[in-house]
Amino acid sequence: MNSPLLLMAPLYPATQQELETRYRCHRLWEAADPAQLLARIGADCRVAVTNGGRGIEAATMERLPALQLVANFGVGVDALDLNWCRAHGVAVTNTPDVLTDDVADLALALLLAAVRRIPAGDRFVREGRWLKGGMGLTPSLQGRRVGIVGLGRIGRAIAQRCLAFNTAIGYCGPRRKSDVDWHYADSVVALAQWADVLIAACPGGPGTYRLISREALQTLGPDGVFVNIARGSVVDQSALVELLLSGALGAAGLDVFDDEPQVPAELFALDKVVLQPHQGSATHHSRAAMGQLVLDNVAAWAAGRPLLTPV
Ligand code: 8YV
Repeated sequence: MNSPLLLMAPLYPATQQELETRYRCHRLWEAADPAQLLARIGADCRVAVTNGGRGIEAATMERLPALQLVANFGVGVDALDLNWCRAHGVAVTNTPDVLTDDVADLALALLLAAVRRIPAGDRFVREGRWLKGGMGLTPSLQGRRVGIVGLGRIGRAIAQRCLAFNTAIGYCGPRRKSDVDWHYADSVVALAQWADVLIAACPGGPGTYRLISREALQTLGPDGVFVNIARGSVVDQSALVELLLSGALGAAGLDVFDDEPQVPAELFALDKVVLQPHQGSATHHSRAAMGQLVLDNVAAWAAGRPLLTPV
């Protein structure tokens, strides 16, 4: 492929380096005048590569009339304008499967860390407070019911892990799955009525905006736990903060937020809240595999072969 390739945001370094070796890449985030760069390469640029956080908006794609492929480094495509791509015949690829296990691992790590107060215990030891007496008891995961919002690839991987911790599994989603006999709820509130723990594992975007409502979080109650490895947009974040502060919700493990990297500062003082800076797929293992998929999708497109992971 001889035409220019637009990079919307930095990628995993080895992936970006390989793309830049193979193709004539232009880094939009470093352009002194992004509009000028788009004007310069627009007529000829057929491929754009972005990541889950940056995405690509209609206003940029409108300046790329030759665009044929958007390759997303990430499974979630909520930050890119899919409707625009469909309407204009632009193919989109993402990076499913290869990050599933790492994201599910982080969900369990957050769940256990929040319930058993692991970061608080760590601080307790480091600050020498143990020398003056024990830390006290924490809640337990044992005998609890975990409700998974969205039983897709990642939701299922979370469920498998939860089974090893002796929890009952429930889920909600657009439809009941015929291959599992876990408790099915037809709404998030109904799932919260059944569950002690809610884990958000659904895609982001307009279809799931604020799907986990104040009512759902209130229903979980003062002993309830909420974990989010999906997107900040899927939960009513101000209600979440308010309920955690008042004690109306028991604990939370959060990897994603509404306006990353902004995180509500009120949460910083709460021992029952565990925070991560959107690290679900942020391992060398997952990122290298995600990068390989991006490279393979662009290569397939350039060779006229079928895309590996079309959205
Ligand atoms: C990252 C993610 O945000 O895959 C996703 O949907 O949320 C993450 O892997 C990102 O896409 C990597 O830059």
